[in-house]
Amino acid sequence: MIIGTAGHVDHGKTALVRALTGVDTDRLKEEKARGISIDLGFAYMPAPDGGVLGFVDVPGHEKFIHNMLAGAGGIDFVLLVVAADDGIMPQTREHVAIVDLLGVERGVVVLTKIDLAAVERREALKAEIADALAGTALVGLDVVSVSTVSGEGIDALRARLFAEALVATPRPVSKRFRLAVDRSFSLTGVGTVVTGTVLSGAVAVGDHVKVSPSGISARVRSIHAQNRPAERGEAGERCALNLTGDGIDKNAVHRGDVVLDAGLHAPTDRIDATLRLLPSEPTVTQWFPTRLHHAAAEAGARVVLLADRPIAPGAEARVQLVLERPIAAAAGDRFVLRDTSAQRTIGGGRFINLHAPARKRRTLERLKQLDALATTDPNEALIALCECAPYYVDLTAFTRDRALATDHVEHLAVELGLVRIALQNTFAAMSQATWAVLKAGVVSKLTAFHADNPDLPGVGMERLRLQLQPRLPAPLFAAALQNLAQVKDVALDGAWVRLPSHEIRLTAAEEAIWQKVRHLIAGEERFRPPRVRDIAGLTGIGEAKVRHLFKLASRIGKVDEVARDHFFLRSTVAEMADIAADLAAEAPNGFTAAEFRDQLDNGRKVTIQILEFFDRHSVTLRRGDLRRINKHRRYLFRRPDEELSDTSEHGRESSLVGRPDFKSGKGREPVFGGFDSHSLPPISRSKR
Ligand SMILES: Nc1nc2c(ncn2[C@@H]2O[C@H](COP(=O)(O)OP(=O)(O)OP(=O)(O)O)[C@@H](O)[C@H]2O)c(=O)[nH]1
Ligand SMILES: [Mg+2]
Repeated sequence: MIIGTAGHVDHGKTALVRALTGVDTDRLKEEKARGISIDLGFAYMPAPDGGVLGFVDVPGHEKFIHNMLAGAGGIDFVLLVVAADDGIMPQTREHVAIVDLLGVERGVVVLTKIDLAAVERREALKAEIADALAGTALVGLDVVSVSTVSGEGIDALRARLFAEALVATPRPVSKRFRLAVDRSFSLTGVGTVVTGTVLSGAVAVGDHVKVSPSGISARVRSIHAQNRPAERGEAGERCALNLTGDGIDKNAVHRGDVVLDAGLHAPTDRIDATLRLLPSEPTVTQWFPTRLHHAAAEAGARVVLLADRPIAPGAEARVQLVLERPIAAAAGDRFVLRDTSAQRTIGGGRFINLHAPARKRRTLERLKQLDALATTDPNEALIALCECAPYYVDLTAFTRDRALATDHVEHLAVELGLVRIALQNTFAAMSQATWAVLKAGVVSKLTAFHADNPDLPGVGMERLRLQLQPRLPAPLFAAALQNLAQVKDVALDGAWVRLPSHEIRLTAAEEAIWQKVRHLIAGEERFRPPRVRDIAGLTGIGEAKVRHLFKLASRIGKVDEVARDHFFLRSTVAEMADIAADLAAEAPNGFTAAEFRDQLDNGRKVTIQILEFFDRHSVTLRRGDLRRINKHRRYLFRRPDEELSDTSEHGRESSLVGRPDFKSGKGREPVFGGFDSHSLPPISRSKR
């Protein structure tokens, strides 16, 4: 248990800690000279049960409230010190407000210097104290009387603290590790040491951690927990960590930094929160400037109102805090706001959402989502989030922002029956109900589309996405379709989505003509195949018939219409895309049409048409005379070697496709299926 002092300057906080523990926490020369505490002091006291009580002694002077806040962020139990001669003073009230805003509910009021006050005075003070605590979480705290001069009441208070430590609820060790740094220094022969309270989780010698928000990596070489050498430090303990690593020295880590599990490092400067304004404070209006205190950190921050009205004195409201610099925080953490001249405490509350949007922050949907995010219990929060727009949860961010153990949420998702969708580095989750709606939407849109367009291979993925509710972001939608494809609810052909049952076949007559014309556009002349009219002339088949056949063939992915009436085999297009990619790989600024023409050994006009075809599909990006490859669209003409589909099943034939190394010709050996099993959406529809 970490015990913190609170109370007005000179009321006897430091003297009390010394009387309890024997440790004088006022160590600074200036503290000695001025007779007041300036910075935090730390002391430890062994308990009879073998444990150790930690003490954080804070300064009472109004100038050093920022130091008091840095210490109060990590305490479990407060000793609210009131001098019997002085009674309730301004910083008594301010410290009470701060401790209340930080959510500390346990403690005792210690009436000190009773040697200086008559018994009647003490009794009168008790009423004043009760009055000062009214309306806070500290209401009704016991008042104990002590004198550090006579020693009266000290032993009883110490015994009380031992007893309190036994019934203290431990902080969650199951969460991931966070330690709020309040000191960083260098010890000869040891190196860089940082100290602070472990806010959650545990750390062990040898662990790799990060310093946030800077992001510097470090290894934990040794640990002192509650002032004793230890292999592990746990939530609720004050720890000193000896850190090593590139870039780690005492100047690289500061008070306010958080040493944490590397996976939790995600600094933020825009946070949605609940804010409770102190009754004594004036109304808070839009873009109100403040000083934010969180754990041991502080930063300038503006308050953005999420409701229509300014926040009235004593009221609580949702706000967005826009910070001057990023901090390392967790959802659910408490914070305190002070005025910018550091004279008054304004209010405080809890962080709800660590990565708040800068736009559309007040829409009804957003506010509903905030309600869900504000739920403390992770199970309930996940369920609530799945039930409001956008109807999915980024599980990885959810887990990280609450510092939950990764496996905890995995179990949770299973327990709650959520559908999990794997994205590149993250997992998303949605409810079974949403998944069912999405799936039904996909199937019904595809069914309708196939009925209306029996000759078309399917719907473009993007077009389908825009027709559906809930509308998922493109990468998530693509991943969701992959999930559906795995269980064969849909089939994916390149950028096209279709029902597995849907297929386009050439009729026997069409197939016969196709066999005749196919070889004309393959082989040596594949980069400059004859056009529709030429083929009609060569074969004696009517021009309209040839054109119709090619249109059909393009829909089922055998050919692409590179220019009007000019069809290339799909495999040839893939080959040309490879050639362009190889050229681009050797020319970082881009390649010219002439260089491309030389590789194809083509005429200038057809070369330009091919490149313009790639431009239209955004496979190439043109700037002036140079072109680069757009790696995000490259998949459109890539032959996925691993997808060797059963071509006969869909009425598609195998074709000469290789992964050509155009310089050596190696890799042009025929393989089955491949790119030809993939169709490209019609140009007009494929633009995203
Ligand atoms: N008579 C009497 N004097 C006390 C008692 N406790 C503290 N004092 C005196 O009060 C003065 C202030 O005590 P501190 O413990 O430094 O007060 P503090 O609350 O730590 O002050 P800051 O840290 O500056 O806010 C010192 O001169 C102490 O000797 C007490 O029980 N009786
Ligand atoms: Mg002091």
